[in-house]
Amino acid sequence: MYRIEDGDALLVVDPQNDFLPGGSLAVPDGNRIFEPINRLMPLFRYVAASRDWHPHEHAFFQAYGGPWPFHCLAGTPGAQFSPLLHAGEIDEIVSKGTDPNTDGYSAFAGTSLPDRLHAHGIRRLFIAGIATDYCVKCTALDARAAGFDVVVISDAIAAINANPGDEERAIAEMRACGAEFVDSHHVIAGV
Ligand code: VGL
Ligand code: ZN
Repeated sequence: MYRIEDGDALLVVDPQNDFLPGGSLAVPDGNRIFEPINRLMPLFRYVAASRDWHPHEHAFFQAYGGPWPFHCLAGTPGAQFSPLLHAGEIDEIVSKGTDPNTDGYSAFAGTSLPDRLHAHGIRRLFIAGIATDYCVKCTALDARAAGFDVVVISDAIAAINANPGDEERAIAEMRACGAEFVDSHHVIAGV
């Protein structure tokens, strides 16, 4: 059991339309993250959400030799948060992937997130969202490197799995860096 205290924050990684059924880089079972996320958000004093927010000319798009179809173009419907997310619970939105030459997977890379977390006295970061094998993984590893305790909500993440086993490898990498995993039902309100 994890009891939520003042130094805890929840980070919801990229809960955006393009990563969900109907989107351009859809994770087929992505919508199942929203029930646990919506249930957990009210337990936290501080909730942040990242969003992939790419310029059209981004080196990681296939059109420019990268691995990905166009997705999460800044300001477009595909970049909006899913209507399934209780967005009113979000205290801080962090845009990432805005630099055309870097992958932008991590919510810590070139963003104000570490400063915002420190300003709020956050020591432990609970992480949920999409995709387990890219943005969730890179964010969890960077959070550990920045000195935060990290707990990943195991039923509130979903993987792209472009190659079989990507999800398992990502989880193993996160564990190796000291991230812990918990089912959302074992995260409970503080006193
Ligand atoms: C992501 C691939 C490309 C993610 C973002 O949110 O995990 N994956 N851009
Ligand atoms: Zn992206």
